[in-house]
Amino acid sequence: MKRNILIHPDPRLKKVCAPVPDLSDDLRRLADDMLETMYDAPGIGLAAPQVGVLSRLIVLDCVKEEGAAPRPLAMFNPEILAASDETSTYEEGCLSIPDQYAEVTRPAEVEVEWIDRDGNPQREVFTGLWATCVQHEIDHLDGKLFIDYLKPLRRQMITRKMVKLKRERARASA
Ligand code: GNR
Ligand code: NI
Repeated sequence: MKRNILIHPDPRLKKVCAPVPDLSDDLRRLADDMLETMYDAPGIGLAAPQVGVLSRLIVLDCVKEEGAAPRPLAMFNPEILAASDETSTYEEGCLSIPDQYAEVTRPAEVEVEWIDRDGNPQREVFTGLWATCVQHEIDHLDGKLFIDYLKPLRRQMITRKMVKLKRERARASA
């Protein structure tokens, strides 16, 4: 089932999310819903707070080559164990901040540990777009958005645009 994606500014996007204590069918269903919502958007990642659930769960699939096999990943309680000194800069966007893009510099490689949908611990080194995306998603679990890396004036301009967008959408649906 597709879920509604919250748009910034929203207090739920600023919260530190709680660890998932134990996997349940409900949580697996949530992960499936998030993947469906992400692919539909379309996006390459989605964090639970973006659909209003304040739990440490993210999904991602950064395979972008046409015709390549998809790789849907659901990560419960993801943690960055190590990050490279080397950085890379990507033009980032966010499904909670529609149509706004900005360059963000982050570690180029990160080692991530997480619990998979079967409850098994996993560990993997991510590079390239995967590394950027997994860091962007884990930031969401700590109430952090990519615009928080921008200069205050730029961030303020984007936030004002989003307030306007939300007001227009609320009026359109009223
Ligand atoms: O779809 C998304 N694209 C993207 C591009 C560059 C860096 C990060 C991302 S994640 C974003 C989806 C999203 O908002 N995830 O939280
Ligand atoms: Ni995002």
